[in-house]
Amino acid sequence: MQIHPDDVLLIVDVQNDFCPGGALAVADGDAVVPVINRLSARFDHVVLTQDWHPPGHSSFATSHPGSAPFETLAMSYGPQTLWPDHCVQGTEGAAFHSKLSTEKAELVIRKGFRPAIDSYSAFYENDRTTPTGLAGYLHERGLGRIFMAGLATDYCVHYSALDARRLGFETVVVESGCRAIDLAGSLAAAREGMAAAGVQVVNDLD
Ligand code: VGL
Ligand code: ZN
Repeated sequence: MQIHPDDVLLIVDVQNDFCPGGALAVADGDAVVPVINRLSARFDHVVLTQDWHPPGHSSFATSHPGSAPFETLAMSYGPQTLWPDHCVQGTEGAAFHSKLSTEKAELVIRKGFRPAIDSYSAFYENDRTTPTGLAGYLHERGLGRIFMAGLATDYCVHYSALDARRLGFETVVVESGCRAIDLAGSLAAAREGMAAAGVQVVNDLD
């Protein structure tokens, strides 16, 4: 696939807590690092997202006595999966993987910093209406097509891709640069949802 000067690579949550040994480790999560570094080198524009929760965040099971990680809880904005404490602001777990090339990034979007609401998507929090500002940034800079890779395929990559389509961006997910959490069939559901929304899912860029 031909990369254009106004294409952007969105690198989603390649942070220690989502890699082996981390608090919410995605199987083989660190395998995305060399793939993404190779992709980055081909783009003129790179944007990173960073999951960035305050201690005691409402998406943490520990904030809801009697609840356990990976259970679902009804929040004011809809059902929310509860997670182990992860990506707490300023911790090593919230840092980008040390081998990830971050120098080229023109913007880092932090998300999930509001205590009462989680944010999977790079564009909107989980109420699907509170914006992160990324759409405005891309529009103002005239950046069009969005390529995505990172962690996790079925959560933050998936929701970012759906929102990108909803906002009218051409969207390509590069699966070799992604790994999934895969809770109760969430990977298959994410693939179906992305295909239905017109997200192009490719294994790699040749
Ligand atoms: C993510 C669960 C909780 C992700 C972030 O980056 O996919 N998943 N927070
Ligand atoms: Zn999170």
